[in-house]
Amino acid sequence: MTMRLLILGGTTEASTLAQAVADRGLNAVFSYAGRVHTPRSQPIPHRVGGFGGVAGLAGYLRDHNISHVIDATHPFAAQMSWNAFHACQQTMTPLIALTRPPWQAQAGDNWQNVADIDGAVAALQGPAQRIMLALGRLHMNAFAAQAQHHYVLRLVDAPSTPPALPNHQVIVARGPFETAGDIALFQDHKIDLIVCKNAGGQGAEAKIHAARALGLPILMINRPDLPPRKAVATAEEIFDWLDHQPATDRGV
Ligand code: 3Y8
Ligand code: NAP
Repeated sequence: MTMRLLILGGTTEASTLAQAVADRGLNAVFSYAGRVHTPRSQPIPHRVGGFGGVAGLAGYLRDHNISHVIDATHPFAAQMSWNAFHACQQTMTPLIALTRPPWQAQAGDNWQNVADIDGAVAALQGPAQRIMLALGRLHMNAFAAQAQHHYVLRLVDAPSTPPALPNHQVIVARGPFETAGDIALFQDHKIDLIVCKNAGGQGAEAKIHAARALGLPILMINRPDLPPRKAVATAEEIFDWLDHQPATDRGV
């Protein structure tokens, strides 16, 4: 079978991998969910939109003669990762994940860890604060249950419907972000608390460094459970894995 890779993307690491795959002239396709208006362009062919659950992905793997799947999605894209795990099992397609380790609190950091979005909402009981909600668009309306706070929302695209938060301000910006920029943002908006996911990686890490510099507390949402697939942290390890796969001619 000729080597043909499917890269499930949407992260800094996925983009780095796509560039390395292009440099090697490998046959690959990059996949976006279609969550944002103009996803970053890639140096390899790409597709946009859901596959249609496990069955849809299994069908895609067969129809497009995909030889290997690389799940380089964000650690909170758990549904996609579980679908990839099951579709690859069903079709006997080799699967590997490209992940980034979670951030770790350092001495002096003031983190409160919660299990999920609902846990973060519950943890915001109490008097009004000025909160940086660095979670994007999909889950922001859950925080209407704690409407007493002023929320600063950072979104990739301007929201098509106004956020259901009575006291909020929207900032339209896409990462990767810089520490100095996030320090200025937190100071300008007199932020008391940052709410974020433990995404890991560099692209979202600026807010962790900014909170540390300003001595601000973080409400940190832990990662969801992900499937028991092989996972590595660098593009080199991906290529090493590919090199040790049963022979597929590279078709190059
Ligand atoms: C559509 C495709 C690259 C990838 C860059 C990374 C870094 C910058 C930081 C904050 C946190 C947040 C959010 C964030 C970051 C990178 C990475 C990352 C966080 C793009 C992109 C897509 C998305 C989807 C979007 C979600 C949202 C989450 C904003 C591209 C820009 C908060 C995650 O409006 C929406 O529907 C947005 C949805 C999923 C989470 C949410 O619940 O709203 N990412 N982000 C991908 C697709 O369609 O398949 O244009 O690059 C990618 C990136 N966003 O190649 O350079 O590697 O993580 N993305 C979080 O970490 O908490 C912002 O503001 O500090
Ligand atoms: P999710 O909740 O795990 O997935 C929901 C559905 O979206 C999936 O079942 C699949 O639809 C579709 N989907 C997700 N990722 C896809 C991809 N790369 N290609 C094709 N379809 C995809 O996913 P999510 O958390 O919304 O994340 C969506 C995208 O944003 C992913 O590319 C992810 O890497 C990126 N991202 C997410 C976050 C985050 O905080 N969640 C942060 C940064 C980047 P079907 O079932 O129809 O196939």
